[in-house]
Amino acid sequence: MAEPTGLIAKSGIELLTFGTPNGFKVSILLEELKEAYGRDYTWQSINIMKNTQKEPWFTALCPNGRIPAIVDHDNNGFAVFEGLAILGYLTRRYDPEHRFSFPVDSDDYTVCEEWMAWQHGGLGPMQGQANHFHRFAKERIAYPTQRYVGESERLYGILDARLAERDFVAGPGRGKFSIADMSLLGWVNIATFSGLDMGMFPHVQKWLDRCMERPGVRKGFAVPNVSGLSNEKIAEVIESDPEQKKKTEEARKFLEEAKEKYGYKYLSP
Ligand SMILES: N[C@@H](CCC(=O)N[C@@H](CS)C(=O)NCC(=O)O)C(=O)O
Repeated sequence: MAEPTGLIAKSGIELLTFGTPNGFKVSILLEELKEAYGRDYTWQSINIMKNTQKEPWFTALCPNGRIPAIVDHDNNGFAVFEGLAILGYLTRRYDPEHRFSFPVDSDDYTVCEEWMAWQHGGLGPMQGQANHFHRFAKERIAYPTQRYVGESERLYGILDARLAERDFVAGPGRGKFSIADMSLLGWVNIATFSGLDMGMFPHVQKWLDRCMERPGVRKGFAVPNVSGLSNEKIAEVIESDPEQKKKTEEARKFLEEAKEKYGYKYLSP
């Protein structure tokens, strides 16, 4: 299929994305906004394996050359990049009833923002590197493999503690489903692929199941396509494909040996 060469919409929000954890956070919000307010959007799939995100038309909108990015054709073609900024922009502008966000002057707004910042500076980058060294690196290297999977485990422990007595990450009482949850969902949905054992984080698993019950979340996870790396898909592939099963077991064994070699200890509460 030919890759996009520029914008295609004339009005509304246009999302430039790919089927990855950072892409899904925005498609989930746009699907939720569609369910809540009937506001449709346009999306284009930017194949990051083909480096379409490095093309000049794309970097003119997103100087970092990475997905996701949005263009708001109803706001003079205003372009926004970085998940946190996109989720903030879209809710400030298009979630007037605060169905997925909080009033800017409330403490809940700041709590929501702090968990999103934690995702951006912590869980996302650490799990991204865990993926790289555990699954994709051209050479298996013990130290970074145990370092990044280990740091991701620590962060999942923090999230597990946060969710022990609440249903959602931010919001009063047991919490409210919000952009704080959306920013994390894509990452947690591929935790197994990244070398994490979801059995260690029962509250995170229950939260993931709870969020997955939402039609908007399921639809968002299908834009532009369902990920082959999700916890569910990986479990299926391991069952049905002996070669993938062998690869996964080899990666896991290497990780366990790397943890032992460097005296790794799980350090979360
Ligand atoms: N902090 C950014 C991260 C964006 C990011 O890393 N996107 C990845 C896909 S998940 C990407 O576009 N990778 C392609 C590349 O590195 O060129 C966000 O959350 O929006």
